[in-house]
Amino acid sequence: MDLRNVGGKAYAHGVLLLNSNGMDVFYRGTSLTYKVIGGVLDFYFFAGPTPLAVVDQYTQLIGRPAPMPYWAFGFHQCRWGYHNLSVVEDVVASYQKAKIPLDVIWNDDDHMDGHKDFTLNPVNYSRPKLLAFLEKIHNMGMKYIVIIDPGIGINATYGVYQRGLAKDVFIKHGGEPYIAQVWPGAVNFPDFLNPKTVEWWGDEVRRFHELVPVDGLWIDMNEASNFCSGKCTIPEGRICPNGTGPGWICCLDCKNITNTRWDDPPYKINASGLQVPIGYKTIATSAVHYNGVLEYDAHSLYGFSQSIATHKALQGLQGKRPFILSRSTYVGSGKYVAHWTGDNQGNWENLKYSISTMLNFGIFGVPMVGADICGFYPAPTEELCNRWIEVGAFYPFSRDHANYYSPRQELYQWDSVAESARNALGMRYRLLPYLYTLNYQAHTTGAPIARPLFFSFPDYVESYGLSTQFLLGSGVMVSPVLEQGKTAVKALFPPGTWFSLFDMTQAISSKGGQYVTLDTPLHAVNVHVYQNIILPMQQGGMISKEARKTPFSLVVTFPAGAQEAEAKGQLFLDNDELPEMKLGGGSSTYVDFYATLSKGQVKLWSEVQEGQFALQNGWIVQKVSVLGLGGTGASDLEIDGAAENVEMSVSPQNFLAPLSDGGDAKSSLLVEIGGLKLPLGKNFAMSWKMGMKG
Ligand code: MIG
Repeated sequence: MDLRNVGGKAYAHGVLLLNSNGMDVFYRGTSLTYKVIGGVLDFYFFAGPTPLAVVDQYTQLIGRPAPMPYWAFGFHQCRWGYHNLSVVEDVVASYQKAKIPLDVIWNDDDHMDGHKDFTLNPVNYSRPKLLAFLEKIHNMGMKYIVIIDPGIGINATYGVYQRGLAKDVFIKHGGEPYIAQVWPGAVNFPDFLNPKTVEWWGDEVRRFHELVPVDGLWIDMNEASNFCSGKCTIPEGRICPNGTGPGWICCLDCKNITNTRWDDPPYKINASGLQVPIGYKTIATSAVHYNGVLEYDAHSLYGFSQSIATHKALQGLQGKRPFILSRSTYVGSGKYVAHWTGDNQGNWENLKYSISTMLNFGIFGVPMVGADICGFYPAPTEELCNRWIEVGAFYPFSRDHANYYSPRQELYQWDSVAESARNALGMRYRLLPYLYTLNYQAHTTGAPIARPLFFSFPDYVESYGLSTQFLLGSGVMVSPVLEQGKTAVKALFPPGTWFSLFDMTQAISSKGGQYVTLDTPLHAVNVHVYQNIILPMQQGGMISKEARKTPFSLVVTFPAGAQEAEAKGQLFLDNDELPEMKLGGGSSTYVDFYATLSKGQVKLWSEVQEGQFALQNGWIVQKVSVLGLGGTGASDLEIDGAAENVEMSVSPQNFLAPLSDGGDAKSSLLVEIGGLKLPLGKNFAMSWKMGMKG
């Protein structure tokens, strides 16, 4: 995506080279050079002219982002090395004890028998005990996800492998299944370009789901990652490590393949910045897929094809909306999967990078993205983990995950991190209806959930290079601490009025936009909402299932000091188990909220589409908070809708001053109306007058 300012006006456009071959891409500021070693020069241009229009046009071509179940926006805890089920049970209990929200508990490969996909370790994760645990957490509304790797262990007693072999589902080399090594030892890789493989995979997922009713799948190592390179055979008599030793050292007999142009092409792409063969530690590029397709051409599609097959498998299972997390992605992956940014490091630099990576994936059409909170390895410091959860609580996909060799880093492991987590995740859980509505907008228009500031302020050039802050939707801005020892953030505030979401009496207003230094003690994170917005919020809770049932409040923001202004917001609600996320069919409700300020009169109303679903669920609006109003007080409240014991309160708003441009801060008021019982599923309207001086 290119964004440039020409004579004070911003123009964005996009370019896609849809090509799955190896390539180097050079961006030199004024030019873009592709060096591609195969395939078709299949170029697409997206005219924009706004960043949102570019992603809309792009995702219209490549596929709209997948609808996510509601719980996917809750908090997730994972780690590699939960050695047995009691450790997992203890993690869940400890989250409850620490009063930190948790929706999803994950297993890395620890539940497996000998690292084999779709199996259970009979001792450490005995099926009866696991099923009892799952029944317990499912009853609370919690979810459970496990990992699978594409490599299928070559093992005469392993049914998954035997059935695959019988159906001839594996990638071939020299007419035989291509041999690689991953955690289970020697493996074959399923060829997901083969329809028979997709069928077999679906059947294995179904069998596994009968064994363990998981709520989603995590597909790792699908680049594909191989501990060996080249053409390998299984040495007789040598036993590959099976999880007790360093499993990632190649134990096969392998030869580099150098006599084909597929394994040794004349132009060497810069693979991982290493001077290594193109097939290094992955599937040999001369390996063959279904219909004679070469790995040379299809390598970049491996994780994508597995994503599609896994999505199909899960969707076919119970007819539920799938949740899949994939490490490898390609153009279009967002239609099927969420993504995490892989094995990051537990340091401040990687905390910072996590923001730009997340923002990139939003632009790529994979908006459900996040980094391992507190870092995958090595051990994070306590301070870093505090700051990381304050950022990670606002990743679209929010998961704490750690390496096998790292010490434990669940959020309750430090009292201070637990406190930061309660604060930041507390806000996330109150924002869940907003995040979920953003998922709906992503699904229907491609709009990223987490966005760079320039998406909302394309004319404000100052925001272009910024990736130390980000937006959720169009107007919720997160400005976190990203440096060690800092308790203040110098944050950019684009032109207009911004209100602190943690303390709605605090505001920042500047005409031209400017940097403002914000006090940010260890447990604080800056979250501001922009003017002209109506933000639907709920009361939060320890789990999204419960948070979802609580009454709504609306936060309405006007530009401070404005005489005439309007605000808008949207809310989408549905039965999140249904595969489709759409309006119509009685399982969803969409609400547009509007507010205007004119001649001292405030009006706030809703326009509901398909209200039945919201009415069935009994959702109500209990409170509205209107920010940035000028005047001396509020009176003459009229409400068209259910309202008893309504309370109206007025408090002054504080502006961070002085700003260098003198700011825009007039005296302004926060008007709160509580005690409402307005059914969300019905149109409502209310109005009142602001008293004026003189
Ligand atoms: O070789 O499953 O990125 O999240 O914990 C490492 C073990 C394999 C890599 C993933 C990481 C996961 C780990 N996996």
